[in-house]
Amino acid sequence: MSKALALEITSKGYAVVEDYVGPDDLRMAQAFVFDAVTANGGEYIGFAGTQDLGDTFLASLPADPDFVALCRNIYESAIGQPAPDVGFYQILRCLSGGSAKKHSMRFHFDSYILTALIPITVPDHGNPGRLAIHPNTRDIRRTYLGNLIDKVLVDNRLSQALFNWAYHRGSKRVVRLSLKPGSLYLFWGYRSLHTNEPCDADAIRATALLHYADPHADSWIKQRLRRH
Ligand SMILES: O=C(O)CCC(=O)C(=O)O
Ligand SMILES: [Fe+2]
Repeated sequence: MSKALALEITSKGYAVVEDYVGPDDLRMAQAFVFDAVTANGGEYIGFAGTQDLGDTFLASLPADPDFVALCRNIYESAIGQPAPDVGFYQILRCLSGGSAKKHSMRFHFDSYILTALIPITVPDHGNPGRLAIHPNTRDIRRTYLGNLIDKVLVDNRLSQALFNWAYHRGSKRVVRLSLKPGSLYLFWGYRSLHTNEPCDADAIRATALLHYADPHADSWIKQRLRRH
């Protein structure tokens, strides 16, 4: 299964495992998100790591042997080398309120090779908050410095304005995915320029992201700069 998924991610730009999360686990995570956004005055809130995720399935997912094996096998199928024995960089992003826009339409490359995304809640009205992916825009850079140069070229106003312009003109090169809560979406986050659409201020769009395998983890420069 992981071999087929890896091939699909490379050829299509992404792969989906439908209904990866069971209904009870999903409902509990949705209630968690709703409470967190409400407690934050209806505005954006993000959680890094697992420590504040209560007893939702998200708190134990990065230690789930099946999930870990899936990600490692996908990595190995595509990269052809043993998967590094590292954990995930995990975030739960809950978009809502006036601040939803600020956390949207910022095209970027992730620092990690594989991105696993599980939508928890999607807007039930207004902008659906799709995921936008330019499949495999770049290769894995040989050095951290090469990676850093890409990031600088992308993370500035002019580039962002161009990406947004192309996006709104309906560029065919970009995949626009309507997300289904509880399904698992996989893509090469390091290689693919991507972002999310916003949601309306009175809606909630929450996604859990588990990023796996930083190709530059051992870089001397990176360790000095202490960025991720
Ligand atoms: O929330 C999303 O749909 C994507 C977020 C993302 O790409 C990231 O946090 O790296
Ligand atoms: Fe990302």
